[in-house]
Amino acid sequence: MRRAPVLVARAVFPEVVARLSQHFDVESNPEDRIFDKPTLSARLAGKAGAFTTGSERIDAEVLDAHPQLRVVANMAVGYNNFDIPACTARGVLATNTPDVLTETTADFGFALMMAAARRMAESEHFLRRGEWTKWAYDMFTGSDVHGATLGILGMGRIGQGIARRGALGFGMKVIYHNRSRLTPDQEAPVGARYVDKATLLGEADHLVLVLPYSAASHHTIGAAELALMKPTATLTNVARGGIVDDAALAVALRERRIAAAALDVFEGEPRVHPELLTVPNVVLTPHIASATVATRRKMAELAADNLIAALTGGTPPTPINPEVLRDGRLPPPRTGRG
Ligand code: 8YV
Repeated sequence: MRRAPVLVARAVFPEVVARLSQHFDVESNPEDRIFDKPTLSARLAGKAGAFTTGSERIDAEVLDAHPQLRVVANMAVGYNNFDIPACTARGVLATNTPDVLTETTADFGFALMMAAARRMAESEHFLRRGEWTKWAYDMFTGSDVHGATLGILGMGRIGQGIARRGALGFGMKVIYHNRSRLTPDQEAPVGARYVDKATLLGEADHLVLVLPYSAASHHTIGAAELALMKPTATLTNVARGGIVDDAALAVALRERRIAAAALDVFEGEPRVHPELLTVPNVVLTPHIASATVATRRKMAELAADNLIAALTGGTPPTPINPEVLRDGRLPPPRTGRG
């Protein structure tokens, strides 16, 4: 039987490509070119499935150009690069990689928050520039993490992981805001208190953003929200670029309306707002919160599990739109979709 043609859109562990090749006729991208929209579309010609990352946009236009495409498997928990209603309307299964990256991403979010609070990047740059000539009582004084109030916007799996680290490891008071309130059983272990957004902004000593990106969460933090924060507060974003208005944040940091920020994600990344590159009180990392060898392997394997199950009559483990499945399986392709 002819094996289904599949695109692996970005470079990924060769073992994972080899595993996919046992099932599929794989076109891979070992040179790791970033495909622009026409190139992605050309590469998807005739493919039944695609292994993607956050850099590949799968929207109605792409889906309509490739009616044979049946599954798109994202190697990421976030899937704002997918138009899910468009996938669902066309019977295309979309999958992501939740859970396997939760603790790793929470580790990194917490580390970034600490780095901002204790001015680690700013002081390291000072040292590297050769400016460290004497000790001084007020040199790079920051704010305490232990015992402080940790504010979490977006209390999903990763947000709860950060809350656990703060409450159980550092004696922090946890306040949060989320679309829906956690159950008392989820709140109790970390003593999390549900508050409205304005209270969260006003009370947090360290605010961490872990909410998914959508049109509704675009610029959730802009000039007006930054103005509600304490001048001593820090802001950490490990969610998605676009949730923060980066231009407004750069102004707030330069004018010390908040003390510091730490960002792993940016509007229009990998470009970074030029003002953020010049303000000193911000820690900048290149979207690496899930980047440990073990976790990236698990993410790649889970994306491959989804692709293999979807196209070989199995049950994909982590579907985003399970409503396209029938008895847990992807129905046979329909012809003439458009
Ligand atoms: C990915 C992420 O590395 O999982 C996510 O949503 O942001 C990261 O873990 C990135 O999206 C690449 O796919």
